[in-house]
Amino acid sequence: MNVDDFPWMEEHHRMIREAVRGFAAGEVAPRAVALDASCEFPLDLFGKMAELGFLGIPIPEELGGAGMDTLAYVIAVEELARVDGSLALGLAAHTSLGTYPIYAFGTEEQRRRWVPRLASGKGIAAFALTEPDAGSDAQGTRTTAVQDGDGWLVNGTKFYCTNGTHASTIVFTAVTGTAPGGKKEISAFVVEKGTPGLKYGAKEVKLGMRSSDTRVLHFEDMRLPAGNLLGGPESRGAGFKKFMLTLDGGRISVGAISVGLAQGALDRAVPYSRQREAFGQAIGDLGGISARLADMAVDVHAARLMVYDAALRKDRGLPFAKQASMAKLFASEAGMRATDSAIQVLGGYGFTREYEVERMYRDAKLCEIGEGTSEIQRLVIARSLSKEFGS
Ligand code: COS
Repeated sequence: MNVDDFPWMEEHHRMIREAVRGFAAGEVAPRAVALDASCEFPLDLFGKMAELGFLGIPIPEELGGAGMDTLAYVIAVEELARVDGSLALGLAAHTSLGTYPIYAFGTEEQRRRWVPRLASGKGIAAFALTEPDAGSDAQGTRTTAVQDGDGWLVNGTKFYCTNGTHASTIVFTAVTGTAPGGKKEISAFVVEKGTPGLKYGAKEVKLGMRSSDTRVLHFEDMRLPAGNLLGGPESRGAGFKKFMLTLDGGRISVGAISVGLAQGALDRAVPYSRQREAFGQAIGDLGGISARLADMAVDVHAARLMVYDAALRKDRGLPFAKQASMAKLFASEAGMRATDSAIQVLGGYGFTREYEVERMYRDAKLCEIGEGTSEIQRLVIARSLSKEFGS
């Protein structure tokens, strides 16, 4: 049995793991170093993932997906991250941030219109929430959508949109008025690529996740038809909650990326420690190194269990927001520890590009920031505790 196998896993979980592992080893791993160096978005790999059915894993078959569950999806994300964090991030942004809200909150007409194309991989999806002045404080949104005849006139700027220019649809939030009580009324919309007024900033140059396409979006007098209000007219003002629910699921994916990166670091550190000798023995038998490797393995196992538990809860319709935040928090910090340790075990080699663990370390840092910083996860967990304890 593999270390990442669990007795309670179902056959389709093992199947998807083997399928993604094979694809990652054959098609992705040989290019990961070069893609990081060139910052090139691998559109062809997305095409191959589409052919293999990886772009709609948790979406029902009648909507073009593979009809599997969240656990199968996070296993796929983890396996990709094990060899290339950027590609895993692209898949995660497409599935749990870009496609999921249309599937979960769209009207029947909206689901039929957009989901099959996305789940079958004919289009790539994206999500835009963060703004120049609204990151952790997501209700600080300043983008506005004003009713304009039958539709909406949208103006504003969104930051850090993953899959950016490659996305055929982007879900985003905008202020559509003032809610009772004086708060901003925030609604969610879908915009299609090519809509006049949708403009892209330059591709961001980043510390890690370098082949993932991250863009600023500008909405300049962008007109959207009434049918692009996610969930239809009765969902006006429900955009913030829809995005919070989407992020609950997205946080499980970021946890899965972290597990994959940590496992990738372990995959490289253990064989190196067996083959490299110092003081007449394999360095893996030296106390300092063996303790590091043991700690890495514990981190990977614990993080994986937390991520899978959050996914299983989601699949069973149980509350999972706290568990998703815990999994994301623990896994992302474990990912940093494990990738840091892998560099240390490999020493000078670890600090060079070709041994890959330095890339994993750079990629892992994003997981402590994206889809809610570690500080936000602690806030969500603490608020949940305070509710549970009734104060
Ligand atoms: N699921 C469903 N509803 C939620 C929710 C969730 N996970 N989190 C909050 N809500 C609801 C609340 O229940 C509340 O509803 P009512 O107005 O009916 O009471 C409403 O949303 C506002 O909630 P709250 O007052 O807690 O909102 P805050 O402004 O205090 O912000 C945090 C809450 C900090 C948790 C939120 O802003 C957040 O997650 N920030 C991080 C954003 C993020 O992850 N950005 C990265 C994007 S990656 S592109």
